[in-house]
Parts: sequence; C-alpha cells; structure tokens
Amino acid sequence: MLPTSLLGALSLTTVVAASAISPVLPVVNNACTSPSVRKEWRELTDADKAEYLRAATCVRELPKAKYAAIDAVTTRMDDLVYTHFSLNLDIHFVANFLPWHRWFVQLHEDLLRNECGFTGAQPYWDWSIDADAEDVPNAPVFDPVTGFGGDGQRTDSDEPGFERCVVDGPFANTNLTLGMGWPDVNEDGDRLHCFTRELNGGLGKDENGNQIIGDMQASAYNSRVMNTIYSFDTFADMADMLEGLPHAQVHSVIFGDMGPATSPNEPLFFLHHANVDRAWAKWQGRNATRLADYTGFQDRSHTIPASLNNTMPVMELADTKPVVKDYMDIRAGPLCYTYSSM
Ligand SMILES: [Cu+2]
Repeated sequence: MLPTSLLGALSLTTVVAASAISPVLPVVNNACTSPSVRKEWRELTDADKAEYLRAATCVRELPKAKYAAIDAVTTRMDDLVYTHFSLNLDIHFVANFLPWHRWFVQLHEDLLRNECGFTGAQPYWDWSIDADAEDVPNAPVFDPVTGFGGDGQRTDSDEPGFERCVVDGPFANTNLTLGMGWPDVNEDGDRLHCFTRELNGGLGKDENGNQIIGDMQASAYNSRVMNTIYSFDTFADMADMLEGLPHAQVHSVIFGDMGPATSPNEPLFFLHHANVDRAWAKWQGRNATRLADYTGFQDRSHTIPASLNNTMPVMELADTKPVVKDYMDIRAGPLCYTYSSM
C-alpha cells in the first residue's frame, strides 16, 4: 500500500512544483484528493449504463488469468467466482465480511478498467428505493435494454442447468455459459449452465410450479431496516444485521446465480455489494472512531477475536494478502472513492 500512496504523493509534489504560479494546494494526509464517485444505477445516463454493461460483459468473455490447474475456471470472471466460492466459509458470517467484499468489489472495478477499458466508476444498486416503493420486480436494474435483464424463464431444454435462463439483457447471450454453480452448487467441477435468475418472495411455488414473487420480501431491505442498521453503535452489531438481513435477502430473492456461493456469476452481485459497502461507509461517516472500529471474530465458531492487523484470504486472485486496516477507509490507502449519497 505504501508504494501506491508514495507514488501519489510524489506526483502531487511534482504537480505543485511544476505550477509555481498556482496557490498552495490544501495539505492532505493521503493522495486521495479527487475520489471517484460511485453512483446509484438510476443516476447514470443511458451512455454510462451502456459503458458499464459493456465492460461487465467484456470481463466474462476474457480468458482466465489465474487457477491454471482448475479446469472449471475458464473466464476472467471465473477467477473471481472460484475465489469467492472456495473462500465461502472464510468471508461470510465472520468479521472480515465487509472489508473482504470492499476489497473484492474494488478488484473487480480495477479489472474492468485495466482489462476492459472501463472509464466510469462502479455503480451501486440502492434496493431500499425499490423496496420502499414495493416494486422490486420492476427495479430499473432488471430493464432488458438499460439494465441487466430480467427474471429467468423456463426453456424447452430438459438438460440440467439449461431449464431456466435469463433471456433478455446483455448477459442472455447463449454463448455465455457459466462454468461453476448450477446445476450442482456444491461442486466446483465442470458445471456448465446458462445464466439464470429465479425472482421469488420466499413464499413457495404456485399450482403451475412458478415462484410466487409477491413483494420479494421488501420489508427485509427497505429504508426502515437500513435506519435500524445505521443506529447501531458498534461495528459488530451493525455488520451482523447488514449481512444477515438486507444483504442475505437480496441474494435469496433474486436467486438463480445470485443464490449460491458462486454468486459473482450474477453481474448484479457487484452493484449489490457496492450498496452493502456504501451502507458500511455511511455508518462510518468521516468519524475517526468508526473508521477504526473493527470487532467480532475471525472464525464462525467465535473463538478467535478479529483485529485490524488481520490479513484477508485471496487464494490466487492477488499477489499479496490485503490487510483489514487498509480497507477501513474508502478514501485512504489503496482506496479512493466515495458514494453519490452517503
Ligand atoms: Cu460474498
């Protein structure tokens, strides 16, 4: 992390030296002087949306760069899917859930920039807006033209993994088969399947075998729930409810590829997790105490207390293990972004 901030500080010094006529720049503690602004999906112009969708599709068509020994990993996105899948028990319902996913969303954004020429910032999906309107099934993110496509539909196929597919939007390309996840979500082997969703309200199926969608459990992730989360005083309490309620419910009401531990297969994963990250950042504010508040346990059996100096597991996805303390502040260290609404 030091090299990045050092580099930024050096170039800032160079700029100041080169423009002797300009007034003295404000002194800052790190190089994040102009953070990129992550916007809500509906704040983007149609051109911004198209650019994100282009890059998000691109990364699913590039060949893998990691995991040479794992045949099921074929695309650049599979590198991320396999990492998230394999680390499932080490990054969910443990203290590092929020910093790990903050790191992961940033890694994906960097990948879009560096390997797919993406010029924007990672957008987020504030599902509480759609939940408050009790209209989640019609959320703009599901738009077939300016969004990520809609619910999966039954196909004519009786081949496992191809019976239900997303049929519209930029990810419905039939060439875009996914290597991990359905039809057997516990296997990381060669599980080719089409990209799928199964919107549901957790209410079971109707007499025709279709999911009852209802309000998609909007009361689990509306602004009332978010305000309760913001009212907690400690990181552990805030993080537990954020992960366990709105985070988990949004995964399960979209289901399909959003359901299992291979959920980065669903492109909305990154907009969803950007919003979860935004909730944490909003709770933190610019409050020094909260920016350093990291408690809870490293393990699911709650025996090893968590600390800011903990490293986070990455398998082959990165060369060095990120340290939690470097991922506490979205405007310091390796991170330099903010959200349009905090
Ligand atoms: Cu996750």
